[in-house]
Amino acid sequence: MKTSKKIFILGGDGFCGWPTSLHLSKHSHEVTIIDNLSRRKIDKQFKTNSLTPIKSINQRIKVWNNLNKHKINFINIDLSKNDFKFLELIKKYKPDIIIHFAEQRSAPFSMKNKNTRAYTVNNNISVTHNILNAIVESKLDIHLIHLGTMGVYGYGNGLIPEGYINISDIKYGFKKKEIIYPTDPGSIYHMTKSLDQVLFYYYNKNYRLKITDLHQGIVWGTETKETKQHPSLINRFDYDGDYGTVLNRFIAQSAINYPLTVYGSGNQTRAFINIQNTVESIRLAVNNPPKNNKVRIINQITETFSIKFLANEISKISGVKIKIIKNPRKEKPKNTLKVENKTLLNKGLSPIKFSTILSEEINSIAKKYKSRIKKDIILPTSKW
Ligand code: NAD
Ligand code: USQ
Repeated sequence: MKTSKKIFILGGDGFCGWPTSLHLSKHSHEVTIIDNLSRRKIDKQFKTNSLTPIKSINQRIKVWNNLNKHKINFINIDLSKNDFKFLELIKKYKPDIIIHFAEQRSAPFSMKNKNTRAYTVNNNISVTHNILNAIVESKLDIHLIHLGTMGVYGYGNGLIPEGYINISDIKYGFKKKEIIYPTDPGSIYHMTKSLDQVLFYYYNKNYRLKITDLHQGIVWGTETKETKQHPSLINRFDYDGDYGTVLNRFIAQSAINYPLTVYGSGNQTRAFINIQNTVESIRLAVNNPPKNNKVRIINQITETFSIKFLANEISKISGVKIKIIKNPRKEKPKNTLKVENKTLLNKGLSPIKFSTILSEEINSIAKKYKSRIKKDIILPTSKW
């Protein structure tokens, strides 16, 4: 079996996609990034920015290709269009693996107004369906790896399995039936991820496509071993009220002594994973393809924390105050969260603990670039 694979990375210019592209290239894979740069356009449209000074896609790829043996290729296409350009690309390059990051991924952005609701649904569902449709049409044996989310399940208090549970309801004829764990999305964005699951289920059932759905927690941190190779390879870091996720927002806020924005009670518990562990998890999924008898669902998380706990820890280290903000979202004020995550651990993932690299993240990234922070984009503006 050849170890170097041809890999398409859809959404490879984004926060998770860029370091994953570098990581897989470093591990001798032949990487092609496909991205329409829509995330950069949203920054321009809403006058937001990355805390870190990210280079253009062409500049960052040029630097990588000068430093490394395995070159990365870039193709700019909008995957949501029904023009079958993606099918043509698959037929031409014949990738072994497609990694799908290419969706509008902010819950607050998806809940802003009628335009962002429509854009998120049209973009995400069309992209996912176009990929599946193209794989079927190509007749190639391709492993599709999708970045899903823990948030498809809502936030109850039970244990979250890796995708499936058995149910029995004799009245309706189910003695022991395996079903996908029920979804309960909390935003339009999370709803599109739930719909993705149904698309995967159907395409696997009918066409036997080989699919891994990685249900990822909130990603935090910035740099990976590969992005640290050169300043021009630096990863993006969102801190604004729409795209900034909670832990990276607190890290950025602490660097400018801006009171940490805890929404509501702070007793919401969420799942987290550091960006270095994200890229390693994806490599493990690449190296361990599933069978095609059902969609493989893996929980890609390493730790769970309440928002209040995170704020308190960052406050202790940095001395910054905490400010409770009326929760702009409809979500349970309190939940516990237990997540089964044995698959990646059993395949060798070594979790990076929040407590071990938090100070480094504050000092080496947030403090270094704090002059780039625009205070007026920190507070949340999207309410639902
Ligand atoms: P991101 O917005 O930084 O990156 C997404 C990339 O996809 C962008 O570069 C964007 O330009 C591209 N894209 C979007 N629509 C496209 C289209 N129609 N055609 C071509 N390219 C398109 O997001 P991210 O944080 O890197 O997240 C990547 C994936 O991981 C998403 O699917 C997200 O749902 C999932 N995820 C992210 C997190 C997180 O905390 N960031 C957590 C769990 C799951
Ligand atoms: N929160 C605060 N203060 C803030 C920002 C957020 O208290 O300044 C709270 C929110 O109310 C929420 C929690 O922190 O309870 C998480 O919010 P978030 O914005 O960090 O994460 P979320 O909206 O769930 O979305 C992010 C990514 C998304 C991914 C998801 C993984 O944007 O792409 O799918 O994390 S998960 O949460 O596991 O579903």
